[in-house]
Amino acid sequence: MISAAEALKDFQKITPKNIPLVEPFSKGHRACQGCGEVLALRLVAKAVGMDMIAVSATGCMEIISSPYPQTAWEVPWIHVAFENAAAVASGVEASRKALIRKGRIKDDGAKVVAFAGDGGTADIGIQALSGALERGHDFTYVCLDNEAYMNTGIQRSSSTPYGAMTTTSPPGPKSRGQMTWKKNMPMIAAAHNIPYVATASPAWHIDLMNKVKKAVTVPGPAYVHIYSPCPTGWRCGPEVSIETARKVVQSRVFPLYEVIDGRFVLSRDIKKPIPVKEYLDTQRRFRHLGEKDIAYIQKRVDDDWARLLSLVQATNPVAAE
Ligand SMILES: Cc1ncc(C[n+]2csc(CCOP(=O)(O)OP(=O)(O)O)c2C)c(N)n1
Ligand code: SF4
Ligand SMILES: [Mg+2]
Repeated sequence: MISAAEALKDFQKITPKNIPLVEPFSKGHRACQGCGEVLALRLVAKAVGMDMIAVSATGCMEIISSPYPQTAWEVPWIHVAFENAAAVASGVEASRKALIRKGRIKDDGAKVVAFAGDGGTADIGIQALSGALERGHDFTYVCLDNEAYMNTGIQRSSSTPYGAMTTTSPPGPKSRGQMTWKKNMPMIAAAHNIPYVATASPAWHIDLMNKVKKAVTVPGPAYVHIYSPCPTGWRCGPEVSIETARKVVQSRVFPLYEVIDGRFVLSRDIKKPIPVKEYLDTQRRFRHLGEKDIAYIQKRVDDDWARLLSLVQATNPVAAE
């Protein structure tokens, strides 16, 4: 199998001038106003194109896109259980390979893309995901991370950030809201030594689409983790969705980077970060936090950023000189 770097040698970038006009995920779905998750999904679909086979775990994006007898999907789409998007995508990919080998179907170059929320990825689906990455299936896994189980009423997941209020992490005299640090799923995916891992935010839509295009171009498994604002669950107005998606990157809370054949590459070096507080202030789920909590979050964000920079330096020895 060729490396990701080789596969991407002649990569044709998406630019504002050649944004794909196709809409494999059409309008008319039932997402809330200002939903950043559905925007991310639409951008992913545009970047992959009409040759996509979508495998969709249960969650908000499945519910809002498929109220029988209607559907927003213009491409083959399969709804699977909460926990097995990666396992089903593996099966679709492997069976296509077998049928092509036996001459039963033509190789039309279709791309298998699995979609799941943070609950479906970082919690209940992590075993199926790990297995699929380890087996090396040629597919792309997209985690749409709105930082809680939104479809069932805003319960905390292991991807919910420290301090956030959810219905199962309510702040009060004995709690600051979510009490654990957000699980680092992109790093967990990267630890499987797969060809391509990336993080993305819908506030940088061209960057997001290029990462998805790269993910489906490289042979073998690819993982894309997308920060997906949820005004309903985060207690913010729909009009601040994109502002939130921008500030999370500008504050270094959610850095944008790629891991190509194990090499860490920063997509955006945030030299002058905004204070984490400025990001937290956009959402009422953090409004109970005091100075001490915010200082704690700021320190951990600074530490995580320093660790990421050291990985960039360690895996790019020339750039480090
Ligand atoms: C085994 C199982 N447990 C629980 C559920 C109920 N359930 C459906 S969607 C969902 C939450 C999904 O959260 P997430 O994956 O983060 O996606 P989101 O809705 O936030 O986009 C839950 C708990 C289920 N369908 N199957
Ligand atoms: S609850 Fe959140 S993620 Fe779900 S459709 Fe509404 S805004 Fe989007
Ligand atoms: Mg979620």
